Amino acid sequence: MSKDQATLIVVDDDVEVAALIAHIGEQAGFRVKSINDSTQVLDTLRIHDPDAIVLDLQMPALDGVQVLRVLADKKARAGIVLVSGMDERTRASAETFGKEKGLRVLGTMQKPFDPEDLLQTLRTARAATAPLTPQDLQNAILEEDLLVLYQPTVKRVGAASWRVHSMEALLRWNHAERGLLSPAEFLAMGESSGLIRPMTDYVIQKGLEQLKGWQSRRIDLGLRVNISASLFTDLDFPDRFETLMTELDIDPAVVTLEITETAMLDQHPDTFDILTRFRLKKLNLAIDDFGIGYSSLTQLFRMPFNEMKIDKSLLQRVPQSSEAKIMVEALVDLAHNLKLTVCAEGVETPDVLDYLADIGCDSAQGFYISRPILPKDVLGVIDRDSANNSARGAYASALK
Ligand code: G
Ligand code: MN
Repeated sequence: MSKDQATLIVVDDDVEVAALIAHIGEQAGFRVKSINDSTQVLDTLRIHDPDAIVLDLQMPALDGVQVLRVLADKKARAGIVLVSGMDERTRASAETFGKEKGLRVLGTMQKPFDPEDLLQTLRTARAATAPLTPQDLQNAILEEDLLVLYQPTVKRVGAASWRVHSMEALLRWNHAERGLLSPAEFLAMGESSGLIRPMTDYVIQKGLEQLKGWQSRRIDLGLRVNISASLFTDLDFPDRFETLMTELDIDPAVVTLEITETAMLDQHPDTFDILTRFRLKKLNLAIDDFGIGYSSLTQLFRMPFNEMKIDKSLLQRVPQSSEAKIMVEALVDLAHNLKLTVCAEGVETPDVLDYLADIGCDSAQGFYISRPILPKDVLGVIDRDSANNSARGAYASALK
């Protein structure tokens, strides 16, 4: 099935209902594949990567909830509409189950459903499969559909205890039809359309204001902001940043710029100038996602970085791979020998955090410590961290 046409999979044991849904799906612009025997869902998913799924909850063999489990295991990206003759509460409960498993459940529908309602829902789902355009992003910036989440990092304070130390500002696009989008889904378009600059300005402004807010409540936190290397062509960038910090009375030493896409660092002649001036102004500079892709060893000593962030893909492999451990240990040593501090990203289990303490890593970040959170939830994380530390003097799994 060609990738330029959106695909809908209909899963319903009632052949007539499936045919009706398929017809409505085609009207909404989908190419449709119907399955009447739910045990075939897995086989179908091997061949097709659907954009949308209409799923009956009551079926013989595998029921709808079991199918949702299969979809969650496959990390399906499709928008899912649940249909059932069951009451509202049962449908709502299935919807909650799906969402908690990380699925994109678009809604539920009572059988017999109104074909117009389903058509409307599927049209919206179809619209969401069209590629995002720079114009969409421009509108999102103007209409403030962007938001900033914060992901804590912890710093090692002693042999094996960790304290929340800083918050990484992470941009999200709150899209009406598609939900919360990560930069991975629109960053490339932002770079190619030049919108990366207003996007970054937005995160810097919000992040520094948030930092100011924490400081006025005597919450001692650092702020981390991601900066694309493509922005290091603008010689006034460090001065604009400094002006903003001065206006808000912020100490630059608590701010870290995390620099990604480092292949480009070597390309523009002004990068050295700009990075060095940021460092002279006492901001911290981290080389982000180190250990994969573009990062180059020579940049570590040619550029004025003072922190290395080890990419999450390495830490995620630590539990099962001795090679990953060898890499992480070598990177920690390398950073320390070059007088850089090290932060490990992608810590997903307590064992990995303990391991990082054993090998002398300085700070850590990852889902085990905390997922990215809304600003309003930051205080809760700090309070739990303080409680854990005063109770046991060690980092505890309660902080999740
Ligand atoms: O590229 P950068 O390191 O800035 O990426 C941060 C992104 O990684 C965030 O959007 C966040 O959602 C994701 N992330 C952070 N911690 C973890 C983790 O422990 N596991 C996984 N899979 N993703 C993570
Ligand atoms: Mn980062």
